[in-house]
Amino acid sequence: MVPQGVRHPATVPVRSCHDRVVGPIDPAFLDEAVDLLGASHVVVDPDVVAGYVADWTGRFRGSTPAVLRPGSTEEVAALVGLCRRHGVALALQGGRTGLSGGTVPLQGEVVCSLVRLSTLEPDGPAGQITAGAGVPIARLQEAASALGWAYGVDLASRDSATVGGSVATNAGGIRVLRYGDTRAQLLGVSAVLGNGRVVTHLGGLLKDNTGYDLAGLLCGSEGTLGVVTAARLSLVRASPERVVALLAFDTVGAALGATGELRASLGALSAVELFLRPGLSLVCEHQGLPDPFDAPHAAYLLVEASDDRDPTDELSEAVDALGAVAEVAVAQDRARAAELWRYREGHTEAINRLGPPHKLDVSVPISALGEFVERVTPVVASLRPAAALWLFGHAADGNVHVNVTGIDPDDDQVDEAVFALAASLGGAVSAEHGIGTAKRRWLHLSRSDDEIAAFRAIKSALDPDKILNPSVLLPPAEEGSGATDPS
Ligand code: 2HG
Ligand code: ZN
Repeated sequence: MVPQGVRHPATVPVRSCHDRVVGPIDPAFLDEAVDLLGASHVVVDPDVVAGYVADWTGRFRGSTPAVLRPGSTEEVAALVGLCRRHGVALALQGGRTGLSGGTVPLQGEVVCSLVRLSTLEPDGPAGQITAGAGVPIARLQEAASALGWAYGVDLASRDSATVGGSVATNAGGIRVLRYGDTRAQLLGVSAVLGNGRVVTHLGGLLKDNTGYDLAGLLCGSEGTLGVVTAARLSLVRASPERVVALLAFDTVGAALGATGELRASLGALSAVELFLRPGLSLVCEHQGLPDPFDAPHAAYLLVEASDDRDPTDELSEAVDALGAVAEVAVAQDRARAAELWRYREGHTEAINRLGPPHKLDVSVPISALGEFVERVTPVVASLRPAAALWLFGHAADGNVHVNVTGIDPDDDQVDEAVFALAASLGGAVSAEHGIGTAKRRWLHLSRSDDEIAAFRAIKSALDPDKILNPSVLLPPAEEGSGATDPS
């Protein structure tokens, strides 16, 4: 039976971004979904469903007739088969912390939430864990720590972001300079491809040259090729001794110069995070925190070093050797370290309170970072003088989170100009948040026609009915490049 309260999407079919028609769904689809998952995992109550149709920033909003919550790889496989038979597209969701609108059912897709896939199978001797897609990153980190290891990826949204979402987007975060991104931790996945096949390669072999790296392909494919249901993840050695310092600089250029020097001189370096004066003031106001220094400064670096032995002396020596530091605050205990981190990690929430921001997560070559930061301000101001610009990010990765508030969610002229600037300097339109729905139009700035054609060929092979995340990553065929075969 279709549960009470089901709302069907518009009866007029709409053309989706991949030229498939996302039409009204057959009521029999929901009946079969209930048979498959149980009525409590086919959510159609409009009040509950309403919580699954917009992204965290509020910039992107869609609609869906139902939220489905499979509890195993087998159920996901059966669900994908059901979708293929009924021509129903899915919008995949994990912790819903994505910042590119990649989880939003923009075309009336049925939402598939993977949070019930929450198994954890530690393998201490190997220093590995197999984690279900729905496991939050913080829980994974705790499990790794209980084994005497650590998980190399850390990010501000750790309490909600899930393993599945972080694999789908190849999440980066604050320790990429030390341990690499999610793909660098990934030894294998279990996934249900869009063609209904289940690919499982979770043995965790360190040496395994047996063909295509399917896990590496699915990582960063943003749910467009397959539904990742579990991941085999490599852990890193724990570095129990940690010291955090906040450095203030009177120019952004000085802060960026110091980033390079610290990378070269400080072996224990595990994070270098950049933020500027306006963002710090906003966070202090939002969180009721005191200014970290008596005087205001133009730019700040949050620096963390971690090791087996206390790295405080090593950090102090490296900081003393920097030419241009204006002031330094070193955390003497964990509480102060957490407070210093709040100045950086509080940016996302503080900015969101100003209204839906445009999140332009770009990366540029390290050598071009100073030029990018210098040029982006006049670029935004000349187009939208009333807009506010917030710059922060992972300085050592060349990754700037350009946030712009005070402009309409649909006004994408600033987006276009900032992406064009990053691309002109040899950068990428997405560093770590993914293309999602927000950046599909600009994929061509970072990828050639031939690359996008290869993406489309892979999509056709693994998701021939285009039922997985049709609103994500690949540009609409009529707009994007790579649509035609040169032969
Ligand atoms: C971070 O580094 C996240 O804090 C979010 O990637 C960035 O809010 C953002 O733009
Ligand atoms: Zn980030």
